[in-house]
Amino acid sequence: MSVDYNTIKGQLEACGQQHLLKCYDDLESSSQSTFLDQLSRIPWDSIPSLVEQYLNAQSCSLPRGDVAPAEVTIADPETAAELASRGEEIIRAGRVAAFTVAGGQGTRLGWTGPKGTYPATPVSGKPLFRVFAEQIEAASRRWDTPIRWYIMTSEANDAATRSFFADNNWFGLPRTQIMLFPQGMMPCLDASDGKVLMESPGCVAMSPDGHGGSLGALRRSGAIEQMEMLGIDTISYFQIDNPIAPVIDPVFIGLHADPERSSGEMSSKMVPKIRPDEKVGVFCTVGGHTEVIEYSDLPSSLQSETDAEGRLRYDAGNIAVHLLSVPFAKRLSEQNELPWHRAVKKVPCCDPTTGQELIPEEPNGIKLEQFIFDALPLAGRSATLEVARSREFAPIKNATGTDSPESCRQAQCDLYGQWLEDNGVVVERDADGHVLASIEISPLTAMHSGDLAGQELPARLDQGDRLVL
Ligand code: UD2
Repeated sequence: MSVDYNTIKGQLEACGQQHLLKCYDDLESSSQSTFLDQLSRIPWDSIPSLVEQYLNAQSCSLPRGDVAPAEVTIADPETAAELASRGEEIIRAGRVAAFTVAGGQGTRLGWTGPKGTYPATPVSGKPLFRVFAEQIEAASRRWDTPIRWYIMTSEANDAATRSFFADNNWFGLPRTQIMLFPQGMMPCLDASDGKVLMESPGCVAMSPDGHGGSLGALRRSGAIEQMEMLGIDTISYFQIDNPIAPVIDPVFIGLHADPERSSGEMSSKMVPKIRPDEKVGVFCTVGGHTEVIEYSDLPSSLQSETDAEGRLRYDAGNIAVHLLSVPFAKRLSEQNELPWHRAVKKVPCCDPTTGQELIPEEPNGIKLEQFIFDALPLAGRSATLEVARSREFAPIKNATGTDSPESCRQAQCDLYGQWLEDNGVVVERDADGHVLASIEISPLTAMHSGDLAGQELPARLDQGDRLVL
């Protein structure tokens, strides 16, 4: 569809962003139409209020209302079994889809490809995408239903992600079971005056709209419509960076569907924080609603507050695993009510009049992002399930140290070592309890330690041993 110059010009003038067209006449005609096309996809009506709200906002948006620790469900074995049987029924009925947000760039990790292509497992170095594909295949077999897998990419990594899937024959999954779609982009604002920045003549500087943008992306891509058609009513949301996250968890699904505990709109998993300043958001209750307060926004007095037993009061660490109902995701995607979070960054840009390139030495631009967990206060009652870190949370975020490939590999060896021990294998550990062998168990072999019962296993595993099952 061709885009009319005068319509765009009117929209830009109405919101004080007409500087963007200063170089327009100097562009080749093909660049002009690409530029108009880009401009036509930006929601200009919302820009003035975003400028007003976020130009001078503090980076830390403190919560409004009384803050208290969130109510958390700890499922004892009997409750877990009850919840799992309810959850399994829902999975078997084909009502659950997996959803990975994989739009981030992996900058902290120093990996140039899509993060999902990063080799994550301790022995064979399977990429993150393969790990999840195997989980999806295993879950589809176990519950006898083809579990759909939706993956959100970004403009920057969409093509590379698609090629990776194609080169790997879609990891053996039927092509129709997977849908990839890119997230939305937001224009970057000049931090000094709120003017939208230009990356180069004929191109606005844009940045991804955050994982909260996944709601809009689910709708625009047709994923929500497809889910409705297929009778899927529950979205199992997880991040690309945590290879041990169980992507389809019957206990969690059973909890989410329990009307006594949840409105069934949005539920979350938490792990107790290991130290007050751990970089995870914290589930809290604010004005009667569950919310996540990001680590940078939780006042340090609350971060380190302890109860009578010395346990952190605000210890419900967000591992970014949620269940959302399809009607809730659809409603939010239509209303687009999630707040924006601003980050002031160095944004390479150009002078809109001369087109001259400007390389910032200091942060000059505002990037705006939405966060998925900001949907929580928009839900009715929300359940938060405590899970064991050792079984469900070992993210790969940094190149070294905490949350690095190395810590994640060790967490996998420790977890699979435990599964083997549960099945009678002697596993050598160091003084800190870490497993010394390298162990990797595909979800296709076992989804939990019980699945190893009756399988042929070694008698023991010592330092230097390597085992792939
Ligand atoms: C996130 C949470 C933090 C904690 C932690 C657990 C935020 C702001 N913080 O921290 O509270 O729960 O995870 O691991 O979320 N992504 C996109 N598009 C984007 C931005 C991110 O798809 O525009 C994806 C990204 O690919 C990744 C996930 O979202 O899978 C998390 O992004 P991040 O690495 O920026 O979040 P992080 O680690 O700061």
